[in-house]
Amino acid sequence: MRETVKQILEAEGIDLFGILPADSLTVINPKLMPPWVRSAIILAVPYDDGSVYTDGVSAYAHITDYHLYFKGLFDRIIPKLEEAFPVKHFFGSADHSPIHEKEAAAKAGLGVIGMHSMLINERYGSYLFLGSVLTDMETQETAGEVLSCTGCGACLAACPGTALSVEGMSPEKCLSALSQKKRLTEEEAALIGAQGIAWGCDRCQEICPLNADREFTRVPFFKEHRHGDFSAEEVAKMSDEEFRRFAFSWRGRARILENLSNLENLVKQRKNP
Ligand code: B12
Ligand code: SF4
Ligand code: SF4
Repeated sequence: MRETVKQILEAEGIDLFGILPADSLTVINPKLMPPWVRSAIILAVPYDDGSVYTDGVSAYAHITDYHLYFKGLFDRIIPKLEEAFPVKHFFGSADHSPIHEKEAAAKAGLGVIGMHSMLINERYGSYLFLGSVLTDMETQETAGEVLSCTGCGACLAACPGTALSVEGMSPEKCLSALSQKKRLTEEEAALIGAQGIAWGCDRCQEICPLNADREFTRVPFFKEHRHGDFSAEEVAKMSDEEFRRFAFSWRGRARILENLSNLENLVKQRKNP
């Protein structure tokens, strides 16, 4: 199984994958979990190409939405898997997934779990998207132990939301979550603005020494479908079709527009107090 899966994924430029038996998966969304699952192919896809952005929008949101990438990927690889293996079911998902993807990736040997709660691969660091293909194929592969990062604590000190502690991550304090809320109070808008955030947050990844010498993505999609800095004016003028290409579109145009405008106004005020 492994060799055939490897060849299918290599054709997509993906070199990080693992196979797990179903009983090692943690189901976080039972409604999405099919009853026939016997194993899972876990994928980690590096997306960073070293680009630097100054608009307060997280690196991952500068690329065409990764949900669209995974949809295209599954549409291409599932027919190949169906042809290669004599089983009935393959179900691809990413993010909106039945399983705890970071834990699965760690058990599949794709990396360690950082104190910031993300998976860190030894070659590509943490700038990865995770996905999986659930199948009804039996596997002899076994799950490995979930290993932790070095625990240097740099991400805890750098977190602008004080969301990270030795006990774990408090999602409700994370400024990435705050920047994606439907409505923000004035205080909340001021908080993310003061931190230079318009959408998402990469602070805990930027500071992490395990990201320092990372390799960049080789996946063509993440090299080609990349947008430079966004401005409120540009986002306001985008057609609906263009706007839907980006990961921030799920929250509607008002959120990203307000966040970008707030930040742009703050920068102007700082230049001309
Ligand atoms: C919900 C979600 C979020 C939420 C909450 C994150 C969280 N850690 O809980 C928000 C919006 C904050 C978020 C932000 C981001 N996310 Co997110 N997110 C998810 C999603 C959809 C589900 C995660 C989840 O709920 N897991 C279940 C919970 C129980 O497990 P956990 O995440 O490990 O949570 C632990 C801690 O949060 C802690 N905890 C929970 N509650 C509390 C409360 C307190 C008080 C304390 C102390 C601890 C604590 O205990 C939990 C169990 O150990 C996953 C995709 C998936 N299906 O797995 C992507 C995912 C984890 N996100 C991802 C990314 C890229 C990001 C961002 C980098 C995006 C950005 N640039 O802004 C940030 C990073 C923030 C961070 N440091 O984790 C990637 C991570 C890739 C990787 N290398 O690991 C994933 C896997 C998406 C994907 N398909 O690629 N995310
Ligand atoms: S994404 Fe930002 S706010 Fe959230 S845990 Fe990381 S550094 Fe803290
Ligand atoms: S900054 Fe240090 S503690 Fe945080 S994830 Fe990276 S190695 Fe782990």
